[in-house]
Amino acid sequence: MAKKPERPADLSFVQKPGAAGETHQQARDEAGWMTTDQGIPISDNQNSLTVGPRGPVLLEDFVLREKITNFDHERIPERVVHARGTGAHGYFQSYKSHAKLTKAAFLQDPSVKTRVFVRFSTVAGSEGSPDLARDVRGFAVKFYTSEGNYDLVGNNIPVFFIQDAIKFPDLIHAVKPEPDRAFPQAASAHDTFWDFASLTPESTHMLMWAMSDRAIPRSYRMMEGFGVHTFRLVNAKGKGTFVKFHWRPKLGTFSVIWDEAVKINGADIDFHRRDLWDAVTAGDYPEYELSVQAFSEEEAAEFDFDVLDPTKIIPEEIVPLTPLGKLVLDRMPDNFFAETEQVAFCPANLVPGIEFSNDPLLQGRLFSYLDTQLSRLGSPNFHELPINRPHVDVRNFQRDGHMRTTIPTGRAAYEPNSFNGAPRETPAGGFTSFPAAESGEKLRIRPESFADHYSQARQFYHSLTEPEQRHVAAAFAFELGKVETAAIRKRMLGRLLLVDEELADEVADRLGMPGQAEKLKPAAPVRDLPPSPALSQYLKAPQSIQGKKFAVLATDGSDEKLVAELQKRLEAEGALLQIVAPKVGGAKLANGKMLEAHHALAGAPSCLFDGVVAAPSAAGAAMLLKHAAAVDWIRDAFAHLKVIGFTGDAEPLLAAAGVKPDADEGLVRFGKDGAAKFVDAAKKHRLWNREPEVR
Ligand code: HDD
Repeated sequence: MAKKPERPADLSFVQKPGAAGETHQQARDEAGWMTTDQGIPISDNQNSLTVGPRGPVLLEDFVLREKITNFDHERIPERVVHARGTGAHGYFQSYKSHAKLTKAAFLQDPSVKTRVFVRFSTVAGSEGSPDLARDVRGFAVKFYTSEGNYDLVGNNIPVFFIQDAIKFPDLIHAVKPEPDRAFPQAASAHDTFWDFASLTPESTHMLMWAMSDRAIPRSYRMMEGFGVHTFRLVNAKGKGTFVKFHWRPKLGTFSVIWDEAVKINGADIDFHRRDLWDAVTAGDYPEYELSVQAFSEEEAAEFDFDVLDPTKIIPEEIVPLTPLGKLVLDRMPDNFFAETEQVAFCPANLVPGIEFSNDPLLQGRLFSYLDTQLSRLGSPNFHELPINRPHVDVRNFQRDGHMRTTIPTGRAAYEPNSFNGAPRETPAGGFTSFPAAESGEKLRIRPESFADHYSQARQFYHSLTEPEQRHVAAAFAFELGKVETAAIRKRMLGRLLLVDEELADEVADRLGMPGQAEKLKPAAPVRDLPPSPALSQYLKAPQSIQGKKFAVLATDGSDEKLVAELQKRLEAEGALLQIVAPKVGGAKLANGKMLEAHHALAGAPSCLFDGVVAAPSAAGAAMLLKHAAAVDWIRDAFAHLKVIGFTGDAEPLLAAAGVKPDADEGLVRFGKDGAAKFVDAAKKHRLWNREPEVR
C-alpha cells in the first residue's frame, strides 16, 4: 500500500474527533470541519478517490464531482454595461425633514440612518478591464428604506449620449469592442464609437463631458454623481415638484491627467477599487452630499430647453442646489460576488414620494433593468438575495420560480381570499402615481423642444477653466487620432465647429487636419448661453489634501526626521504618506534604524500618488541614477504637474529627469520647514502653469 502524500500544511485539527461529551455539531463548528454542499464532512480535500494509488479516478467520488460542478458554474453573465465595478455599504441621513418636498419616509427624520449599498462602475469595459479607462462612471445607490428599496441609478456626468432609450443598444454596440475583431477593450477611441457619435448630433453635449477630465476621476471618493433625468417628488398633500438629483463628494471633485491614466492602468489596473477599499477599511469613510435642484412645472415651462431631455442640464445659477442629506460609506462588502456582483439596481424601484418624469430615456430604462437581471441572475427571485432583499417584510402572492428561498405558508395564494386574509392592498399608505394629465396621438417623433444639440455643449466648454478646456481638446484629438476612417474624423470636426470654432480648430490642428471639418447644419440655431462656473471642477476644488496619497522615495542612509515630519504634517491634513524604497524590505536610515517600505520602487511609479518627495541619501541617489524607474518617478511627477519635494542629495536625480530644481513653485526644496512648504504647495493640487511646457 502506497503512503499517502504529505498534506500541504498542518491541518491535523480538521481530523480531530469530537471530545468526549461534545455533540457532533459542536465538534464540527469548533474544529471548523469542511463539508460538502450536503453538509457531509470531508476527510480529504487534496486527493481524488482512485483505484489504488496510480489507478483511475472513480465516478462515485461525489466530493470531487460536486466541487468541480460548482466551479464550472461559478461565472454568471457580466452586466451588458457597467460590468466593471466596486461597491460599499453605508448609510444615508437626512439633514432635516423635507416634508414640504416629499413624503418619502427616509427624507423625513434626521435621526434615522437608512442603510444603503453603492456600486461605482465604468460603462464600456468588461469585468476585468482597467479602472482608469476614459469613460462615464456609474454611481448607483440602493436605499433600504422603511418603505422598501429605492434605487437612484445615476452617473458621474449629468447628461447622456442619447435622448431616447431605443438608441441605447446602438450606442453600446458602437462603443463596445468592434464585433469582427473584439477590440479595443474599455475604450471609446475607435471607429465605430466615433462613427455613431458623429452621426448622432444629440450626443454632442455628452461628448464634451466624456472628453473632459470628468471621465478620468482621481477616485470614486472624489467624484460627483447625478440622477440625470428629471424626477418628480410628491409631498403628503399630493403636491409635485420636479427635481434633478446631485451627489457632491466631501473631498472635492478631482481627476487625473490622461497620460497619468494610461500609466495608472499599467501600474495598477485596480486603482479605483483599491482606493475605495483602502479608505473604507482604514475607517476614512467617503462622504457625499445629496442635493436636488427643485423646480415647478411652471418654471420648467419657462426654461429654454426641455427638462424631459436628458442631454440637458439646468445650470445651478438658474436653479441652485437644495441639500437633502449625507451619504457615508462605512463598510466594504464581505464577499464581492455575493454583494457587488449580485446587486441588482433598477430605476423603477421607487418609494412613495418619488416618481418618474416622461423623459423617454428614463421610460425605456424602467423596462431594461428588470429584464437584464433575469438573464444575468437567472431567476425572477433575485430580490431574495441578501444584497437585494428590502430591509422590510415582503408580502405578496408572487410564488415559485427558480431558486425561491422564502417559504410562504397558508392555503391561498391569491388576493382577496377568505383563508389567510392578509396581505391586502393599502389604498391609504401604498404607492400611488401622481395624477399627471396625459393625452395625445400615438406617434414616433422626437419633440421639437429636444432639437438644440449644441448650445449647452458650447456653454459647458465656455464654463471650463483654460487647463480643463485644453484637456477637452487633447482628448478629442487623442480619440479621433485612433479613428482610421478620415471621413469620420472630418464629420466629428464638423460637429465641434458647431460647438466652438477655436476648439474645432485646435482639435483639427492636433490631428494635422486643419480646414478639413465637414460643413454641417444644426437642427436649431446655436445660442450663446452665459457660462456656468459650477460646471468647472477646478473652480470648485477645495484647498485641501484630505484623502490624498503621497509618497517619499527613501534609500539606505535617508533621514528619519524628514520622513517623520512629512508624515506628521500630511496626516494632520487627513492625507496619507507611503514609503517607496528600492526594495520592499525597506531602507536602513542614516541613524541605523530600518524604515519599512510600503512599496518597492519598481511597483510604485509616481503616477500612483498625488505628490512625491525624493529623499535619498547621496549614495542612494547615485545608485538610483542607474534605475530608469527612479528617473521616471521624477520625470512623470513633473509631467503630471505634481508637487515634488526633494533633498539636496536628490538633485542629481532631478537633473537626470530633466527637471530644474527651481522650475516652479511646485518644486519644494527640503530644508527648514520643507514639509510645511510641501503641504502648502500640494494644496494647489496641480501646477497648471507647468502644463504648456510639458505637453
Ligand atoms: Fe443603465 C446598468 C446608469 C441609461 C440599461 N446603468 C447601469 C448602471 C448604472 C447605469 C449606474 C450600473 C448599475 C450597477 O452598478 O449595477 N444608465 C445609467 C444612466 C443612464 C442609463 C445614468 C442614463 C441617464 N441604461 C440606460 C438605458 C438603458 C440602460 C437608456 C436601456 C434602455 N443599464 C442598463 C442595463 C444595466 C444598466 C442593461 C446593465 C446591468 C444592469 O442594468 O443591471 O439594464
